[in-house]
Amino acid sequence: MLHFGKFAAAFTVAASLMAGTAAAQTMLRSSDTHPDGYPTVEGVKYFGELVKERTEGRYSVEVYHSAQLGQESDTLEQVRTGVIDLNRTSMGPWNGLIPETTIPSLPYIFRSVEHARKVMNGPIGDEILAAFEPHGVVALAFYDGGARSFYNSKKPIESVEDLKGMKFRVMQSDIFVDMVAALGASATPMPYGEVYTGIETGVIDGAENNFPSYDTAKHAEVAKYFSLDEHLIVPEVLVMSKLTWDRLSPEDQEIVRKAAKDSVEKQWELWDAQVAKSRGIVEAAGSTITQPDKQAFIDAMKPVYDKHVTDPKLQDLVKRIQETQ
Ligand code: GTR
Repeated sequence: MLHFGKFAAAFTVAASLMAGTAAAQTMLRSSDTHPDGYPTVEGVKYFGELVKERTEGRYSVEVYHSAQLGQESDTLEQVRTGVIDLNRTSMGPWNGLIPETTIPSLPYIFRSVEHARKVMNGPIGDEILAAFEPHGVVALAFYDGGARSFYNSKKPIESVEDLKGMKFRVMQSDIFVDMVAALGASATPMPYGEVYTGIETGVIDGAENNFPSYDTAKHAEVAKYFSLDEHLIVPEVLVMSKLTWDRLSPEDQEIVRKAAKDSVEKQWELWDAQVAKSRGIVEAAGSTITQPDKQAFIDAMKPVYDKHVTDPKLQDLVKRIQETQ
């Protein structure tokens, strides 16, 4: 009996230790379309380290990079239904679902990357973060996705006229389709992972993105002409599934929110370094970079604003963003 009692006690201790261990290691799964080492992937990893440290190891984050969990637009549903806990994406794919996300996705809404950083990390950004919540996710922070420009396999672009009749891939959002149409070209929404082959086989003439994507997705190999028109500065967003969020204690929710915000500056640093590095790589590999006059591009965007910014609430958001110095 005594013997059995000892055994039972030992068993109880082991079981509680095991339970303790399980609780100590809730791993949160996060998706990213980019390869390991890309600034968004590293930003989320850094966020994970902060979460792990501040929850004393109870929570950690694993980033499934390189679209291991699917193409970006498909992963939105996974995070909304709790199949994955976290997701880092562009704002673009959220446009069809959350009206507030369309505003930072408008062409030339931001004057510069600095302007975007200021807006998205201030009260306007917090307002846009809050707009995600009724849609099954808690948006935690915005990261930098830099400025996006057109690149193609056919010819250098020196002006809006040069784009006429060309075919470009865009992210899945009507704003980007209309933006390309307003420039006299045509747009094909297509998953990021299909762009390389699309250009290589001539299904599209080119695409539009920032230097880090143009470089790391190897688009520069098949589209040598990059025109620095910087038509979009679309922020990246890190979201958590509402189902995961609701399982966290209020204290842990606070830790997660703060860790995400605290990872932003680190991501900016990594971003700036990657932009310089990627630009160097593509130039050395023979990409031609042209600098068209931006004003003609800006002027061409009026129909896009007229069509997509009709709600007075969104018009006010545009105004407040433009007024932010
Ligand atoms: C990148 C962005 C990705 C993805 C991609 C795209 O700049 O970081 O999240 O949206 O663009 O064009 O699909």
